[in-house]
Amino acid sequence: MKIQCLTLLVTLTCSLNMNVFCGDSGLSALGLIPQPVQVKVGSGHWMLRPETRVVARENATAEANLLAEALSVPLGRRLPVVAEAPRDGDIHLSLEPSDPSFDTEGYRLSVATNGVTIRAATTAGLFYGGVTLPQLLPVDSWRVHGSAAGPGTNCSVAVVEIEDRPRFSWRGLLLDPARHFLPPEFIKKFVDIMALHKFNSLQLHLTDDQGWRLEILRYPRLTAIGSIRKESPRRGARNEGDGKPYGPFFYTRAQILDLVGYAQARHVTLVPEIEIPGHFRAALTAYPEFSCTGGPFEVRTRWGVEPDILCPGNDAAVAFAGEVLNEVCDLFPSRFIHIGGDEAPRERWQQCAKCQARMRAQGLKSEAQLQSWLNQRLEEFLARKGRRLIGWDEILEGGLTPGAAVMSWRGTEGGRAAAEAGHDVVMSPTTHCYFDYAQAKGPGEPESIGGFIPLGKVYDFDPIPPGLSSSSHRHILGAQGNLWGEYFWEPADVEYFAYPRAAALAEVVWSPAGSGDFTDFQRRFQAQARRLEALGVNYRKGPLPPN
Ligand code: TNX
Repeated sequence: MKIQCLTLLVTLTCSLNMNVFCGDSGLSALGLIPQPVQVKVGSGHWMLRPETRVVARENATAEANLLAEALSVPLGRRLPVVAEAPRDGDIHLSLEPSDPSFDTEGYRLSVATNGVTIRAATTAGLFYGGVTLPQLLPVDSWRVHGSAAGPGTNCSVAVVEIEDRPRFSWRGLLLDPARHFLPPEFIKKFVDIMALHKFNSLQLHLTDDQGWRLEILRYPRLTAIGSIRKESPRRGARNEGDGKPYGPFFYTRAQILDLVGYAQARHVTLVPEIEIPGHFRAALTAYPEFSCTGGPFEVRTRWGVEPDILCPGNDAAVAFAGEVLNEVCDLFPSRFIHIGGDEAPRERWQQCAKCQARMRAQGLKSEAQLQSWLNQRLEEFLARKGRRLIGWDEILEGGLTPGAAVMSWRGTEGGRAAAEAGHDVVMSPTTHCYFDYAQAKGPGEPESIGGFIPLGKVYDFDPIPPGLSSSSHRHILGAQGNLWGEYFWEPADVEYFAYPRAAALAEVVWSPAGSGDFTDFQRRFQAQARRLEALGVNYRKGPLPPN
């Protein structure tokens, strides 16, 4: 046992400090997360030096600049970005759109003694090659300025050939600024850390019973009234109020445009989620005329599911939803627009004359079908804007509208059935992807919503649901980890619950099927942990139960 521990220690130390000399220990010693498809380590090394330049043509300048910025930390100064022929020692980004051997988002990274070349068919691929390169440097070089490292650090990288491409196209996380607002600067930092793990989709849960967080020009009361609540559940005593008014907290249009651009540059799509028809009480507080009863309402101060929801029997309420989505489409270029659709109790609809009249007029046999009727309106509306609707798996209940994509959260069966029926699906089941659940047990753990999803369980997740026929695999776009915000009072709480589990999910959605080895992942995470440390991320430290 002692000898095993010692061996592990030696291996860890080597993988942390001696990237240059990793030679035959190969893959694991490089400490890369997510694990690339193929890595061939050669002999010798390349040095990042003050005279190194990043060479790129105009079409790749953005990616070259981001790489130059990342490498400025180890070097202590910014590398120049030039559009000239590469010289000895340079880093060359080469966009090769007509090369059929590249997958969308794939890249080839060659480190030779006389320079580095990153090749890809897309700027996304170049970006991911540029994300990998700094991770090949000794982890010590990741220390921010002012610490022991910085200028003069050993900036050498082992000669290596990396061939890489993602397994899935939707590699996502969800943030919930509706329950507890998250400032734009935090979203940017979160996007940076996502990009480090090659995630490409960040869903923003912008509206809920407890708050409306997006400025909508046509309906100013949504934020003037809907972004404020009287109080919140108290930390440590969730059934009591904290007595503190909360808000106004929301994103202005200018802030959203800035965030969209920031994320886009890092190849992360911001997917807006506007909850319709449920989780809608903040909107109804501002505009009670769009409910079945007419209100009045208050923005919810407790968590849970709210019975008062949008009234689809009312044409004006349906038009309101469309107009909100119209502004959402103008702000977010995302191809998918998330309409929520979960946890919408239909009891008000049963009692509502307008809803019942709508059902009769449309020949709808159940309130579930009435929700599908509403979804169909939203889908048609989004289609006219060139967008696609995605919603939580409840949208399956009354029959899926033709082009809808499904986010499967209540287990995997909904996702399987939707994929089998030819719909695109993102897997996000509560069994593996709810990062608001506890990751460890014990008195030192912070309060959480409940549940238990340890790191190993996330790592073992396969987004392809059991029983799915192979011809339907292509409909599984990927997976998403959800960071619901009920019990995240501070941004630091979000980071604690996110990492290391999001790192495990990153590998699930990027690395080839069946390639995962949890022990090896944990070893590589030691290096990633030190990078997260350097970046000031409040990830959960200490041992984690595997399953
Ligand atoms: C269920 S997941 C919800 C959220 C909660 C979450 C807490 C989903 C579509 N709805 O509103 O925040 O559980 O884990």
